[in-house]
Amino acid sequence: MPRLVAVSNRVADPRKTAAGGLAVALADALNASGGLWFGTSGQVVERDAGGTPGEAKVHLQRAGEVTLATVALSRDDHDAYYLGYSNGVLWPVFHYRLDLAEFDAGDIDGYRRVNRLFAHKLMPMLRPDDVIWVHDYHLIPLAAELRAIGSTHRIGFFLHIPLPPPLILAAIPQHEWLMRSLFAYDLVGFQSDADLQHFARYVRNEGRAKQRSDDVFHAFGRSVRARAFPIGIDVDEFDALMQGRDAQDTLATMREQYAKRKLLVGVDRLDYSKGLPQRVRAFRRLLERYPENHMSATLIQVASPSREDVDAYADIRRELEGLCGAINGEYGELDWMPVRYIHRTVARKRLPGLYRAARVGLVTPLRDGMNLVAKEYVAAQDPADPGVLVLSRFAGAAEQLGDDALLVNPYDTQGTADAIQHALRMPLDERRARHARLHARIRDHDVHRWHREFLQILKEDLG
Ligand code: ADQ
Repeated sequence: MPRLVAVSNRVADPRKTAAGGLAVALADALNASGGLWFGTSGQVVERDAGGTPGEAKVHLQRAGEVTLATVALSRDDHDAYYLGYSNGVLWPVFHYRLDLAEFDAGDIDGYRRVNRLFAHKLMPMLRPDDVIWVHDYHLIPLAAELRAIGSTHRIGFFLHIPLPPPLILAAIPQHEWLMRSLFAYDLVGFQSDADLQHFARYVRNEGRAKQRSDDVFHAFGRSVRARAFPIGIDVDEFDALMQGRDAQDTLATMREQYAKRKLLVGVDRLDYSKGLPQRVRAFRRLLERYPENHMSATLIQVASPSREDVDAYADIRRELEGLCGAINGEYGELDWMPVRYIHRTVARKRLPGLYRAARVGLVTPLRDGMNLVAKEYVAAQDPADPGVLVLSRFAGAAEQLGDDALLVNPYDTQGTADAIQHALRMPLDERRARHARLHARIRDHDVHRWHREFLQILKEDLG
């Protein structure tokens, strides 16, 4: 069996559970087959590591069946590649937020430089029959850089975030170069059919691509296969976590402390794509319009710190804190605090207990590639007395879960408040029936299927 080489911006120890969808999913793929995982260490060094490929040292570490290979970036490279181009341009534009994109000519140079550095560091470690799987928007041009120095490997790419429609993509000055870079891969995977359609429209209109079959596109002198591979969770792992001591203790504590309340839960990275202020405003509208929820409905919002050195993230944090404080001031009582906002990462082992304690799971991003919290919430429920998932129609997860979650438009405050009220009042029979169908779907589209199908199709010839 060929060795799997996974490449992502950050590398994590696959034996440890980490917050973050990509880390969890990749760890699962690598643990299944063994292999090499290449990326940055997350450390930033005050020297020019990327100026000339060759300076930065690769650090090797063994983690079970997986070899972790990491490089540390220089301050300049980190700022331009990671903060500047990846998170200041690609992340906002790919989430349809042109207003937040900061185009700075210097950053694209850093982005290219680090991708070239990755290629030069990875190439000497490759065996001829390795299969390479590159992840996410930080590394779009990596295959082109590898090809430029002679790689003939099978190389696949998976985009964890949405791909916007062509006219939004076209706001990026280097959009054509980025999209052309995708044709250096053999297989490009997206989270949803909607993203795949955007890709097809872009390459047909802007690249004059010819479609050779349902999923093979020819343009820029190369062919690439493109498909949707909706990512999932490891349902069995989540069940096991739910049975564990930490989750059970968390559940017991929540039940005791909130015995007279109905809990709503949100668990997110603190990111403007997650729709947190909109969610809190919808909760306020719920209290305004449906006073029966006073002294009862309690929103627990956990938001883990994320990219705090990017300006837009500090802004969203301030806005959220202000909103939560205002609601508690306006509606709170000595013995009832409507919103509990916690700016922290909850230990993964405790998460299932928190999810299970909540009557309503609020997953209302303004845009999201998939959103694994939606699937984790479903997995953690007690089938005999399950909670209700309120899900944004703009999350990739809506393509699979839309029929049995309560779908909302997160920009519509009233509509979201009405859906939350519907969820709070939903009879047991209906909750059970919806949950059974949702659970079947998350099991059907789990993380094992995601990487199995991707890697199987990556190994197939284009025909
Ligand atoms: P993220 O934007 O990080 O991932 P998501 O899919 O929700 O979003 O995954 C987050 C993961 O981190 C979940 O496993 C969740 O439990 C955990 N997490 C989030 N906040 C947490 C907190 N406060 N405490 C503890 N754990 C927390 C990107 C894309 C998504 C895509 C994934 C996977 O943006 O759209 O679904 O990659 O492809």
